[in-house]
Amino acid sequence: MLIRKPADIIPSEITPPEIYADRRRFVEKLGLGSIALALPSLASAGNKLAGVVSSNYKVPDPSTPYKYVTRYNNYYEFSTDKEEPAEAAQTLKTRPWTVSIEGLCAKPQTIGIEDLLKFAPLEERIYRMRCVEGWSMVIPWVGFPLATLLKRVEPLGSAKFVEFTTLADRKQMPGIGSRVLDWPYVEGLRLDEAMHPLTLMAVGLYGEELPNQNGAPIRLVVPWKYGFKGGKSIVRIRLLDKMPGTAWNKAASHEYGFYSNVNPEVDHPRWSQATERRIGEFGKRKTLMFNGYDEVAPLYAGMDLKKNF
Ligand SMILES: Nc1nc2c(c(=O)[nH]1)N[C@H]1C(S)=C(S)[C@@H](COP(=O)(O)O)O[C@H]1N2
Ligand SMILES: [Mo]
Repeated sequence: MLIRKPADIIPSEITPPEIYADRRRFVEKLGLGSIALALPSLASAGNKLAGVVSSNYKVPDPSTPYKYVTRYNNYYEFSTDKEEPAEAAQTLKTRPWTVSIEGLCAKPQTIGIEDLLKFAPLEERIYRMRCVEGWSMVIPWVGFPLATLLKRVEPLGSAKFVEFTTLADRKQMPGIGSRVLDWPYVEGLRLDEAMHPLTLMAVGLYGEELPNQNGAPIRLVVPWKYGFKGGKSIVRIRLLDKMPGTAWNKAASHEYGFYSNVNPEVDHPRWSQATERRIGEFGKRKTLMFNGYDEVAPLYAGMDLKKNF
């Protein structure tokens, strides 16, 4: 096991002041069109997804423009910079691709991405997304409920948690050489959170296959939790009886808990979580409890959410 001193840990990189300064520069650049000129091929990178049905899961907020959704990303396997993954992740090979679903289930299986794309009706869902760093977006995802996939492998009664492991391939991902996180990027949910109808396996956005920088070919989306819970480019899903260790919790356990529900009343130790900046907008918005997804509150009935942050 790699033991690191707090001084070696870089989560402190994600302090909001830098982010805001970074964002302002970014928005200015987009306004001037310099990125669009530099990277013309990214403007319409994706293949259209066929047979996408509408759904009731659509927030009324306007969607964040495609250019921000696909050019302001956190994908540390490629870079800790927000603008670099759009270009750097173009080297990610998303075919062939399989997801292995294993652990405490009756029917463990490995499923290829082609089958995952036709596995269940693909729905468009417009979700509010909130990064722990203090910015937010509204993203029209395309995907299917994780519950549909989990039911197929028949979880055993002893399964209480779900662990998600994402690709960590040094050859394709320059960021794996850095020790900012203990790779692979691992995340986890309680089984009832994973089975909640809002929990989505996303395979696309804006009607197209996921751009690599957004987690192609398949990633997790949990809209009432901070964005880092949604692992990108998932290769393994494991049913467990114990709470899995997660990458951010291992990096800084006092800053990133297992639950990581969006909660304006529980501040990050280094900054307030009461407000957020919606990318593409000016000024600040109030952050909503559970990111506005009140229907998940029963999952946490009786829990102290300050302790279980
Ligand atoms: N594998 C992997 N998944 C990841 C990350 C990452 O660095 N690596 N970043 C997370 C964070 S902090 C956020 S906010 C979201 C960003 O997703 P987006 O770029 O599609 O908006 O992805 C999450 N999933
Ligand atoms: Mo994030």
